[in-house]
This record gives sequence, C-alpha cells and structure tokens, in this order.
Amino acid sequence: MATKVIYSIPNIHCGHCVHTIQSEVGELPGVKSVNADQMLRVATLEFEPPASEEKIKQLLKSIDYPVVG
Ligand SMILES: [Cu+2]
Repeated sequence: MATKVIYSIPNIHCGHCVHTIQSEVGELPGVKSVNADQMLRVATLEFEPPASEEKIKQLLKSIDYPVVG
C-alpha cells in the first residue's frame, strides 16, 4: 500500500526547482508520484517500499532541498 506525504520545502523558488525535485525524487525506486508546488513550496509524494521517508528526505537534503518541519 502506498504512503502519501506532503513535505514543506522552503527552498523551492522557481520552476527549475520543481523540475529538479520531481525528476530526482521520481527516480528513487518505490516512488510512485511526486508533485512539487512552486507557490506553496511543498512536495506531495506517494511511495512504497523500498522507498521510505528517511531515504526521500536524505535525497532531498543531498540536492539542497531539505524538508522542514
Ligand atoms: Cu528554483
């Protein structure tokens, strides 16, 4: 069963950020969907194993889009 999460990512500030997040996180095995919102500065994701919140957050941090909160 897929898990749905919404992450606050204050570093999102343009369409390039949205594209980077969607392509990088989308390549993580187990990630079913990822939609970043430039206005709200959030990313909505659906994933299942082997992806995990920890792995997704680590990846986002490594590409300079750390999750806040
Ligand atoms: Cu940007």
